[in-house]
Amino acid sequence: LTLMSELRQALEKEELQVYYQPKVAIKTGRLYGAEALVRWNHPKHGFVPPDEFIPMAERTRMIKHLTLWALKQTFGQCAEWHRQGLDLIVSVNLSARDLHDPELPDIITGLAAAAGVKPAWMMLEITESSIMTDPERSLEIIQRLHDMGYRLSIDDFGTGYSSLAYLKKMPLTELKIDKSFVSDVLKSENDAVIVKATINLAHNLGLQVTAEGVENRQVMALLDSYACDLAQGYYLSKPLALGEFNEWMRSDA
Ligand code: G
Ligand code: G
Ligand code: G
Ligand code: NA
Ligand code: MN
Repeated sequence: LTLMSELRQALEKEELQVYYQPKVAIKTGRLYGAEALVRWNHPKHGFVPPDEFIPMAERTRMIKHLTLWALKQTFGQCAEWHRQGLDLIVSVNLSARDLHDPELPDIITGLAAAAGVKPAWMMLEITESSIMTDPERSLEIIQRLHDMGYRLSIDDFGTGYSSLAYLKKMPLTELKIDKSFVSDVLKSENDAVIVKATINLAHNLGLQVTAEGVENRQVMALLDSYACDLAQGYYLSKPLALGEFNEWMRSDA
């Protein structure tokens, strides 16, 4: 059995789980939301890293099943949190193939209606490189999702090449600075310059900024001095299983 056909079965057998990593407002410390990150707990091999099975799924139509599964889970969970009075914005990752799929917006509409989730409660994360594989087609889908009320985030910013001309045209809510810049921001003067300039660029384009890979208090303080809006990283919490995430929220002072 290939890992691929096992993944297809894993989707049916509930071996996949959505983990949630908190996103926190840097100024206030208030919980803003969470990023949904898929985990595969294989009965024989244990946890298979997403870095292995996501790129594999992305080469085939399998990624569509995985994306729709992730959307269904997170829409349901987001609606549940809002019923509990928890005003969280939940982020989900889309892949390049999803961004080129003209059926996606209508399918998402159906899933959202079934779950009782408002589009404004959701943030869809798209990477720089997936946009740039076919910018015109991506822009069309992104525009439709934006018009439907979804928030859109550009992920892993700085690692791909992006045309600022396209960035300007995209109706985005958020820019996420890749963790490769954030993790070395204290040691590398160049990374500090890049992070600071990227925050200013994003703000001047009207976008909020999340720094990912925030691993300690010192980085948090530096990001605060740069007026970065949100932080995500091990300093706050690693990605958590749903039960652990709910516990983490309850224990938050
Ligand atoms: O925790 P981390 O190891 O989760 O994630 C590794 C990579 O897998 C990241 O690049 C992340 O964006 C990606 N990833 C995690 N979950 C999903 C998902 O549901 N869809 C897509 N397309 N990528 C995901
Ligand atoms: O979607 P994206 O490629 O940005 O996925 C985020 C990845 O970063 C996931 O694999 C997640 O587990 C990982 N991650 C989250 N917080 C930290 C952190 O503080 N440090 C490092 N090194 N990785 C992190
Ligand atoms: O529970 P765990 O050891 O995985 O915690 C990882 C990090 O998350 C720790 O650095 C801790 O400071 C942080 N953390 C744990 N619980 C909470 C919480 O309720 N609120 C906030 N803001 N941070 C927490
Ligand atoms: Na992401
Ligand atoms: Mn990222």
